[in-house]
Amino acid sequence: MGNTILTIADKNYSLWPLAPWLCLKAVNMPFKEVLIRFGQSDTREKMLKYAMTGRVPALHHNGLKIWDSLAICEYIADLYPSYELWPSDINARANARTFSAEMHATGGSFPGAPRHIIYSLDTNVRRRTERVVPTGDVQQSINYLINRWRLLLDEFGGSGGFLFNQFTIADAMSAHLVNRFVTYDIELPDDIKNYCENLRSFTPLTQWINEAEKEDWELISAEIDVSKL
Ligand SMILES: N[C@@H](CCC(=O)N[C@@H](CS)C(=O)NCC(=O)O)C(=O)O
Repeated sequence: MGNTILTIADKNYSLWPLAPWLCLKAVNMPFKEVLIRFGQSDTREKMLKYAMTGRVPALHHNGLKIWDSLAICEYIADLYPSYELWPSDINARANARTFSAEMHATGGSFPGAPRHIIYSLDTNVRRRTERVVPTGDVQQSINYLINRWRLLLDEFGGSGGFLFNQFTIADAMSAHLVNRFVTYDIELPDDIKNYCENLRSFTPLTQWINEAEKEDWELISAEIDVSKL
């Protein structure tokens, strides 16, 4: 464990650290978690010590430094091939990669892009608002995501309850969206609600949620302003 470090930020407010954290837990790779709190006077300085982007997550392993959530997930998949964090079937794997890359690409503002959800429904794992009924691009992106999840579940889901039957990077990249849907009580069709519930009952995600709930501090600047929803 000594030579493996994953930097994260507040579990309640973090977006990108969640996926690699889940992948590390899924393969039982020992690591030391370094939590750098958002919004402190030394946040950037601390994050810069681990990644030249000054952002989290960053994985340090055997002298190697990787930042960027998807690259870290890929690296863990390479280290632990038997866990199949990417599905073994080539078609399923191509689909899992396409979906994960799409979820990771916040740059595009095309209709359906996850950034509309990310920027409008802030991460706040422990908060519960009244039901939010999104409009415009946000609802369009939610509809797109529902359709995307459904198509993957229908084609590759099997009976395992994950997008590709067993937990993969595609689920890891979905987890923060699932959590947002719970925070804002977003209305979802039953099949998608089942997927979300199953993912939240995946032991590592349950652990993350529990630990987010136990964080005994608030970052006022990151709290949800319900008047703007
Ligand atoms: N593309 C990067 C994005 C990393 C990123 O933006 N991380 C945010 C946290 S979710 C961050 O470190 N922000 C710094 C800050 O708010 O101080 C990834 O996928 O890891």
